[in-house]
Amino acid sequence: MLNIVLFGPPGSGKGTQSEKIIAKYGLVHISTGDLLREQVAAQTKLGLQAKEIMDKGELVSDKIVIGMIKNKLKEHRDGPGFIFDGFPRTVEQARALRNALTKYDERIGVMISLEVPREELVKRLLNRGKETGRSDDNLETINNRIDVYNNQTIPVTYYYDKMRKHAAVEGTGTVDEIFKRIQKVIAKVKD
Ligand code: B4P
Repeated sequence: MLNIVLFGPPGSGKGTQSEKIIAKYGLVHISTGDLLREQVAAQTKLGLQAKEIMDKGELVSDKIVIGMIKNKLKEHRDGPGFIFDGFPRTVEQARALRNALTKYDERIGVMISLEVPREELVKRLLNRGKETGRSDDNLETINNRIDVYNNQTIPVTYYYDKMRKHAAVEGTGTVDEIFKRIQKVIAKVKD
């Protein structure tokens, strides 16, 4: 299996690049943001709780998110591998992912982090907010999401650094330029 974590601040292009990676490598996509938005759209109890947290730009609890991931791993354990998009976002989530994969004799091959300056992130997300009306793409929530990323999510990079699995990729330029950089990183870990 080829298992990849696609990491980066909100608006760095994780969702966008995941689509390209899936098309090329046929991996199973696990986006915790998408899974949570599905719950919101279905107006489940979990979805109603999650919406309030997401609209503030805070992180949904580790327990909820880890539970969702474990279900997905079980469903697709015989597949070609996974791309984890927007997960893990805390060190607790990173540890839980490692333990869950170990149970299937699997591991993360590489954690790719997309690096994009703050002003560009804000510009992209405001733009998406205008185009799609996504409720967390407004200036106040965007700023909080970036602060939450800097305070709670950046430590995940040190976790993967220690295991020598962290690869930083410049996340500015065209979508295709960035995808080329990502493919170079994947080529090094793919057998
Ligand atoms: P996510 O859905 O993960 O949203 P995101 O961080 O904003 O990234 P996304 O993938 O959507 O955007 P992308 O960068 O591709 O999370 C939303 C919320 O869910 C979180 O705030 C949190 O509350 C909750 N949540 C999710 N996962 C969680 C977890 N593990 N633990 C706890 N809570 C969790 O794209 C942004 C925009 O940039 C797009 O419009 C795109 O078209 C544009 N873009 C992309 N690449 C570009 C490029 N090269 N140039 C110009 N524009 C580009």
